[in-house]
Amino acid sequence: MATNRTFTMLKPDAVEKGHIGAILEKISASGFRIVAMKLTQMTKADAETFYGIHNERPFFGELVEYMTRGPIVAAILEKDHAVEDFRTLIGATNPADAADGTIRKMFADSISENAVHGSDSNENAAIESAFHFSGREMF
Ligand code: RTP
Ligand code: MG
Repeated sequence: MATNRTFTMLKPDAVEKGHIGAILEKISASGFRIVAMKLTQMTKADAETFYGIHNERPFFGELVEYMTRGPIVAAILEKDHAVEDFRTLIGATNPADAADGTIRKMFADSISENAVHGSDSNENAAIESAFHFSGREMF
């Protein structure tokens, strides 16, 4: 996995509210190239593994319920400094703290249901991309 790629999910709340198109438009307009993308739904086991780092946190059960309740859009994005720049584009975990113009400020309702995921390191971008996509699905 090249270091200029990151992994994202448009989470169930964003899909339910019909925001797929608007969020993808903002991602593209911000200079990210989509190199893999699909609509999929995570199982409980998938979500427990994907967010396993948080398994001792008080919100873990709620997070797994949320992330598995409906389809998500999973995608791999390419851009210089993709991980860092995408975290800037999505904004703070809590949309109340997110900067104006960020995806979470525009499309998220709460710290629990915050519309979008972005990898937090190049290493995790590679792990998360491989979790959701096979090599033949990446372009
Ligand atoms: P993400 O991994 O989804 O990109 O989010 P993040 O890095 O900004 O935040 P992180 O600390 O990794 O938390 C993962 C997700 O757990 C939910 N959460 N709920 N109720 C709460 O206090 C709480 N804190 C976190 C959010 O969905 C968050 O994105
Ligand atoms: Mg995180």
